[in-house]
Amino acid sequence: METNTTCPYCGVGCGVVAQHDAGRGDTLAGVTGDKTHPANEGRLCVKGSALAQTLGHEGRLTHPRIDGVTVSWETALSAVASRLGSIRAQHGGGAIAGYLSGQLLTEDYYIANKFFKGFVGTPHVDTNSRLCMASAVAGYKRAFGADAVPCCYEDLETAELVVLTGSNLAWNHPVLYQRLRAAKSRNPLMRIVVIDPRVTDTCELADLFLQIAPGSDIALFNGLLSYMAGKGRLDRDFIEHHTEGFDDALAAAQQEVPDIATAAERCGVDAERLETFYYWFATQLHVVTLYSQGINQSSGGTDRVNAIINAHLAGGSIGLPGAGPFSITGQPNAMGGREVGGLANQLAAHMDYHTPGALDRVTRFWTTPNLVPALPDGPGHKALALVEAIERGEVQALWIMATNPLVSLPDANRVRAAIQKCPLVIVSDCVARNDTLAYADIVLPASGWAEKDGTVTNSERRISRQRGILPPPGEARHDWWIIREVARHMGFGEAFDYQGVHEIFDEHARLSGFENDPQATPDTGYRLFDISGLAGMDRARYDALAPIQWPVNADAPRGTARLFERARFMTPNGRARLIAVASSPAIQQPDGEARLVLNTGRIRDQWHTMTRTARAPRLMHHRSEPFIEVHPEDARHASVQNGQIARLHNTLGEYLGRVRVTTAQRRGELFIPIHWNDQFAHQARASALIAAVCDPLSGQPESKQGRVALSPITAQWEACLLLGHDARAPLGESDWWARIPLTHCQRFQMMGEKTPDWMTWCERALGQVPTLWSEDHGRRHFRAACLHKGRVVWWLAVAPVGTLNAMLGDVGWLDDCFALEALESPQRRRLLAGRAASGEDTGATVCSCHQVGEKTIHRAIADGCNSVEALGETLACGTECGSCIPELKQLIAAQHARRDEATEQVSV
Ligand SMILES: Nc1nc2c(c(=O)[nH]1)N[C@H]1C(S)=C(S)[C@@H](COP(=O)(O)OP(=O)(O)OC[C@H]3O[C@@H](n4cnc5c(=O)[nH]c(N)nc54)[C@H](O)[C@@H]3O)O[C@H]1N2
Ligand SMILES: Nc1nc2c(c(=O)[nH]1)N[C@H]1C(S)=C(S)[C@@H](COP(=O)(O)OP(=O)(O)OC[C@H]3O[C@@H](n4cnc5c(=O)[nH]c(N)nc54)[C@H](O)[C@@H]3O)O[C@H]1N2
Ligand code: SF4
Ligand SMILES: [Mo]
Repeated sequence: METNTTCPYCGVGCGVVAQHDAGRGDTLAGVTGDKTHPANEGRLCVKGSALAQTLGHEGRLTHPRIDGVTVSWETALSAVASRLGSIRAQHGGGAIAGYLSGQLLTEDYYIANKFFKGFVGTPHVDTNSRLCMASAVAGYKRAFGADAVPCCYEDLETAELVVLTGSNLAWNHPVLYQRLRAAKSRNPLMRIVVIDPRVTDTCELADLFLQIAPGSDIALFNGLLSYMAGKGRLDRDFIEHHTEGFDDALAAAQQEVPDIATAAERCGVDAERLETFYYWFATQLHVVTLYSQGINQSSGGTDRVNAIINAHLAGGSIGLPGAGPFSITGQPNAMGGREVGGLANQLAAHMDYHTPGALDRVTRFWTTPNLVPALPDGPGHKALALVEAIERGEVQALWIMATNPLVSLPDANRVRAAIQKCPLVIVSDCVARNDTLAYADIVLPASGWAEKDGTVTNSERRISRQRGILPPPGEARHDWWIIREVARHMGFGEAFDYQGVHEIFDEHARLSGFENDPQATPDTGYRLFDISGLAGMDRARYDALAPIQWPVNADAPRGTARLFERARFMTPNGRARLIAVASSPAIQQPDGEARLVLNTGRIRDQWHTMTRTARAPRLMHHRSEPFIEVHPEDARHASVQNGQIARLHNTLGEYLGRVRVTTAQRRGELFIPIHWNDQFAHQARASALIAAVCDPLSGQPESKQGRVALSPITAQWEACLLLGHDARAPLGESDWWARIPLTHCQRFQMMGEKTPDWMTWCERALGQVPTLWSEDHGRRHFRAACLHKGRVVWWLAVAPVGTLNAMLGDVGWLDDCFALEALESPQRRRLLAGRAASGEDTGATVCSCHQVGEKTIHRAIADGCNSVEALGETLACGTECGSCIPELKQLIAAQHARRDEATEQVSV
């Protein structure tokens, strides 16, 4: 059977077709792109196409637990209700907090918001979107009077100029990147500008790349506004009739950045290149500026957003096809969370606490015959303030759903201490283990993707159905069900009397249209978020709901692709606001020796804290260990070498990762991935190094500009240990380790300072002496394997630090050995040699879809494959999702450059 559903990862919101055996089994037969879904038209990226491999019951959370003991749902629900109830009775609703996530479905999110704000009566409900979208939301609200993304994906394709800033689209929104690539090849006149402090794969499509100094975005866009004014490239008519605040905004811009020379100096880029960008922008109406975390995650994030919007308003490039400031969402339902009002400063359905009449309106809407909600009268703590309130003991109970704050919140060690101290921590999650679950008093097993039923809204305001296909494992339950049951146990049953998700969706749709009059003004009740056109659907219609963009109402029954086409904004006077902004001084971060700027972000094949993507072995090969990207000069200065494990530290914490020396980094700046955590490596949580400094308006933390020191670590030996999936790993037996789940076993990379006697080590750490071993004292090599009844139990290779990988080559064939009932004797003999019979070393995986490694690609290039197409024909790499095409191009270019260099040397 086939069911259409939606990918649970990024905000592109691709439609997928799941092949399955009608609700039987614990996994899907496969997934493909949904050709009928407008977001992706059949395309998928590597993460989407590996979805089926992330399923299965192994490693899932299957039963509720209290203090580590498995309990029944009835016991768990009663405990949650009574403990929350007594904290509320003693200290008031405000002693309870909820921390939600853009990975909840809209229905889960709606009911959670209603539960906490409406009935527990606490304003302290925030979400991980605080770390992600908060500045974008605050910027849109300041400019337009509402949190409204004006653009749609088609605008990216019809634009003549696309500016990508603070976005690594090629890796993080790969299907949109593919759409952009296709649009560019259809329209060779289309220009793409990429703005980022580091060279990323996204640059591959760029006609112009501006490698700006981190945090110089406001100077860049203020410079643009000055330039537009100076060159007479303003849309005077639009400014006069549809905006306000222009004069102040321009004055601020001109004061900060009067000319191109100043802008170039501030941004650390070449003036001519900058002028090219300014010229292109100023002379083009059909320009989309797409931005993401390089803009939002900053102590001046909201101002950065408004600096971008100012330029669009000044040029009139908004509300038209192929034009507008486009904040791209990260999580699959970041937008849905904004709709229901999941942030602490929001109330519900695009109404804030201070929106005139909103408190009364929502109270009346949520009132039932015998139950009146007790809404707080003002906003609650944003995420970082919430942590402080826990530290002060004001918040005594925290319910975390679908997020892993011990890894993702800044100053993560401090967060750990706060959560450890919090008297009651409830965590709803779908995996058995993550860093946050380790500190939960009550653990509630949630259903996961392919099991859950509901809706999500993507970056272009498109609402799509995610459909439940598989039964949840064990006792796992849907998030909405868990909240409904807790509400019932607390006596709020009447307000939570939902029989299914369609009833929750219906209520959400009705609230969006409740007293929402488009003829009125925003201060007399009009809200742009209106999906009243989707109210009243029965189960069958809800199940069949086709993707649709909001607003959906009587005026727009088929939805709305683009906003502000009539230039009527959501401010009381209908005008958009330009905001006077200026760059703020560099933020305060720990200093001392910590001089390098630390940039943190994502990699192509992993999703956040890896709880799901690390379950698909083929997603572990592109980057399999935590790493540190560093400019060659900084590496030299710190005496660290490519391939070494090195240490980053500051007063907040430390991070260990494998050094990747690269000129993609600017001098003085480092990049590390956000994904690794205590489950996958020792000291590898990026956020442990990030200070809890945030934007005063949006509360969004500065996650891209830490300050750290880089130093080598001393180690004598390095080891590769392969162990069965269920075996206990000897994590305390090394100074550094990283765990890489493979198909049939798990691989541990380990490193240590003191060299033990390896035979004794095996016995102590692995519980068994080896069955086979060989030791070369001179070269300090040790290899061993343990077999039980012919089956491999573990396998180990040790070498002096820095030499192991060369000795090992590809261990993929060893993974397969773990699947065998009994090893045949030739395999047994080869086991210690560490090489397969025909074992060819393929190198790090570049193409995850077809599992093609870097070394294989190098050989093919050397054999004459001179283009991505030729490589695709020979090796199939790059022919499926296309995510690796930028890397393939780089490999071809690099090999050609080396060849040219060699030729030059010969001819000299
Ligand atoms: N593969 C993958 N895809 C994902 C995710 C994932 O975990 N993995 N997560 C999803 C989520 S939730 C989100 S929010 C999105 C995020 O998507 P992106 O925003 O694209 O992701 P990041 O890698 O965090 O950061 C983007 C870029 O900002 C740059 N940057 C850093 N500082 C500055 C600066 O001062 N100015 C400018 N202009 N740029 C700067 C960084 O170098 C980086 O290349 O991705 C989504 N997609
Ligand atoms: N330094 C630094 N820190 C960052 C960022 C950065 O760029 N740099 N980016 C920030 C951003 S943009 C984001 S979005 C956050 C992401 O950070 P998190 O939200 O903390 O990361 P996830 O790994 O997505 O956590 C989701 C958790 O929910 C569980 N889960 C998945 N589906 C469900 C479900 O349906 N129900 C329930 N109950 N649980 C579920 C998963 O198993 C996992 O444990 O990180 C932020 N932190
Ligand atoms: S681009 Fe990839 S991760 Fe994002 S929704 Fe589409 S398939 Fe999923
Ligand atoms: Mo995000």
